[in-house]
Amino acid sequence: MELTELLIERTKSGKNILLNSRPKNSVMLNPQPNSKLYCYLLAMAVTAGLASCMPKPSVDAINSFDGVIPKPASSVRGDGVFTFTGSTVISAPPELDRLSTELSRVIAGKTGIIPGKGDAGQVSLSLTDDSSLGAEGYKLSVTPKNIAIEATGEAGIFYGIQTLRQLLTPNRGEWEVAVGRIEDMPNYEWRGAMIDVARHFFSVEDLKRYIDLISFYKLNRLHLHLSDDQGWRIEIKSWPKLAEIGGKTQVGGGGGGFYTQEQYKDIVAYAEARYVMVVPEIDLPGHINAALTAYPELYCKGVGNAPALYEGTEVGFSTLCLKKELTFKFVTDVMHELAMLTPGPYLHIGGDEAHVTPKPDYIEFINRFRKIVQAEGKVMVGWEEIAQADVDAGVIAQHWHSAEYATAAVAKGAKVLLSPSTKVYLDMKYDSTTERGYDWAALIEVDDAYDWNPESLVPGLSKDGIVGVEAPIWGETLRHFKDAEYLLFPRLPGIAEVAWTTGDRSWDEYRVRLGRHGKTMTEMGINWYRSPLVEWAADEETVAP
Ligand code: TNX
Repeated sequence: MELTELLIERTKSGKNILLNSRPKNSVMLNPQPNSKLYCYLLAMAVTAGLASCMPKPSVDAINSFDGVIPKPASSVRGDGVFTFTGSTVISAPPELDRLSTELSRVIAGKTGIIPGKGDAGQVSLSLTDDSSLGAEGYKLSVTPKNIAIEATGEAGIFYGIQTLRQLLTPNRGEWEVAVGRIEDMPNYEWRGAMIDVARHFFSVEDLKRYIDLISFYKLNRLHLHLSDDQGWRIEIKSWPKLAEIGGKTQVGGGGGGFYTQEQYKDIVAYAEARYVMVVPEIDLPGHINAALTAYPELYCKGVGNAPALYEGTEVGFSTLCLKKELTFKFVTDVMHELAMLTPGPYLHIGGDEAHVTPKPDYIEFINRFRKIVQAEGKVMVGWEEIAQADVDAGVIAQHWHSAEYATAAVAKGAKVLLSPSTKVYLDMKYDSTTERGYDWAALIEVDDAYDWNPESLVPGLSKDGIVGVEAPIWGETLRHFKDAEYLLFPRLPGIAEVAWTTGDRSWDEYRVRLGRHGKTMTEMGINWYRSPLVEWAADEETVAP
């Protein structure tokens, strides 16, 4: 043990006891060199034959340790550093081999040092049966000699690695991590990000970048809005014209596109390797114009009156036809193919803004969709309006606006996913000067997206009824992925913290961490908004879209 790892517990009698592991209620002391406390500790350590003078962490390493986003459940910094060198070795059991390769890649990418792999390495990954960590928690401990990440499963190890990425700090030609311990686990099970690929199509490469970015902040659900009036974006083999015709265009015309089933599987696998579950959405019974264009026989007013492809931005003008049995064959086939392609337990049926579907029809639609989805063995997710139908424990209602729908859903036994449009609709502008995006729900500055509490959002909706938090980005105004990045960052990391962090959060404390995090976003090549509410530590320019 090093001097730098010494911990002192103040007992009830007022005495200090020296410890080498940190129990509850202990305090970590960071004695300044030559301070009385430092000399006292040194003297004690010398007596115990323990002393060796280790380098102190740089201010940047301290800031990195104290600045992790999302904020860990508990974090106690010590006083030394671990330094990466050309002889740093990573050890991991065979079942964590893929993650140990991921860690090497991360370290090499950031520092240029390519760590070796072997037994008894300085950096270790290991599985533990410590159930207090839950399925996704981890422990990260850093001493001057070792870094150890422990978790009950792979997701926790992955999150420990993401935290370590934020801790790695350059200092005079070397890469160091401040000594300390982090114990961390998420508050909510569902920490999501939705992207609308229907209004503007995004390539597989764009989605992979999106997955890289969201998983860095420990988000674990990627909700793909795969169909809307303007486009159908997923190949369905039993209804091939959906993608071939319905995928031809997008808002403003031109472009468009769709994912083949092979590409979709590739996205699912890429996400899975980053502990992100894909939740596919087919928006029903409204927002359906692209499908009606491809298969006019689904149209209520008959084939001859079938609509044309739509490149505008109006919502709520199209609907499926309840009285045609073909409608339900179509939905059953689509949901079946999607269920086969999607390992996760969720299928999203949309259900929003069905303004031209008569209300009794809407309710019958949702009831039948629920049976279709549940027959596939999946949980049905739908926008909040589905709470008007017979939702049950096998359903999740996605709140975006109405407190009544959220409470109705919970009263019927369903869970609620929180996507309040005034807080987390990331296609809303930051202020009136933001070039892209809308403002119909609100102008959402970085503090608005951060400074809210899921448990006091909807009166009467307590933690039990909430499955988690998800930030959607709708695509009407997004020409390419750089436009999306500018609206996502820096609001998305704050929303990730809302979903992840247990215990108290405060905007005043967060804004300091975010200010230092600007550098990280720039290093990751993100096109981000330099909010005037935050003092940004570095002065990089935003990349022009
Ligand atoms: C509302 S709120 C929508 C989308 C639009 C978005 C634009 C909800 C579930 N649907 O259809 O794209 O507004 O901000």
